[in-house]
Amino acid sequence: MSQPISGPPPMPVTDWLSAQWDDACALDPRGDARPDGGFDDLIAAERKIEPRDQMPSGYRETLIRQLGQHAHSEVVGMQPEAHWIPRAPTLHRKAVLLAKVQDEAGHGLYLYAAAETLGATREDMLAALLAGRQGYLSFINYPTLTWADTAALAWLTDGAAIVNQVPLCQTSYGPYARAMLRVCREESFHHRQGFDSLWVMMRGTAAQREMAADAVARWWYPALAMFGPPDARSTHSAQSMAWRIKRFSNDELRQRFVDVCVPQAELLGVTLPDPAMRWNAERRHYDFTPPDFGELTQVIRGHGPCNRQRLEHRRQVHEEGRWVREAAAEYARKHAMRNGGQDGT
Ligand code: FAQ
Repeated sequence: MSQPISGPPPMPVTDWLSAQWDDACALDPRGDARPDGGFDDLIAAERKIEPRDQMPSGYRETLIRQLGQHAHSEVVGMQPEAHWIPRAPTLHRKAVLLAKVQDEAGHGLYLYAAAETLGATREDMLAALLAGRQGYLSFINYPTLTWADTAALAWLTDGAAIVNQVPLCQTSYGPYARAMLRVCREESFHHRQGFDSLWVMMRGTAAQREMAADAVARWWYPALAMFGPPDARSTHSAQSMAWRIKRFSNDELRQRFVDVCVPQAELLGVTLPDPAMRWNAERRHYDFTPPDFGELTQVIRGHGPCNRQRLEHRRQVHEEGRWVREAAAEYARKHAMRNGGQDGT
């Protein structure tokens, strides 16, 4: 007789997150039926700004900054987990991790392509990353010390990424919003596989439970810091909210993330490392201890545990890939010559 397949139960999510996702999916992603008028009218009418539309230069620059940082985060963000692909404990876990890391490369491509619609070039964005003029998210500068880190990283930082990115599906710039819809669908799988892996470890040996608990304790604050500085110290939020690039403030999203995590942690059986965490019936949110924003500033400035290592690795693979870029450019040039320039290249 076949055995019933047992696995982790469904992951609880809050009504807020489900509603955000439903709204994002109900969006008209093409931005059709647009009102007459300019940029301000489109923003006020909640319509998408498209690449050919007139837009303030600050709006364009803010998007190039955020899209560049977002794309770099996906690409540099492959490193902490890629380290564990050859060390995965089973073929199943290896295949899942491989797919996740490959997805992140794809997310980087969607986002670089969205930035290119604003006139940025991929070469310039990559040069800015390698020169340290553009950054990537802080959590990527922390080490993955054990196999359980791949699970905690995915459950917590992909979970935080989802809380940040689901509202970005409703950002005002059309190509960014459309990229986010695809990214979030894939990111849900990343989040879920982290939850699944932790769930299995928490039901394993004492050593596995200890390893999982240790990883969750180390990744909790880097995940909370992903949402950025507190609102009072966020330099770009007010303008980005007015332009509807950002839909919620850093602190609001951080709170929403905590509210999503607590019931999931209870189901997993892991303890979040915050003794002050408790349900506040009046606010209808969990109270929690904020991350150390001094540490966040240090990591953003390049002084995190792995900043140097991550950027060095990125520089090295960029150099190693030079011949591929040159070969692709040469192929495109010959192809264009063969077609007599008829394909517009
Ligand atoms: N880390 O005024 P605000 C993934 C900077 S990865 C580093 O609040 P804003 C794949 C900020 O850039 C997730 N820097 O800025 C994966 C600004 O610097 P600037 C990808 C930070 O833009 C998963 C300054 O501080 N998601 O999914 C951080 O209004 C798992 C002032 O801050 C995104 O990239 C930080 N945490 O709001 C891979 C999200 N926070 O330019 C592996 C897209 C702030 O003035 C495993 N970005 N800064 O020098 C955003 O939503 C926003 O840009 C915020 C910041 C919310 C990050």
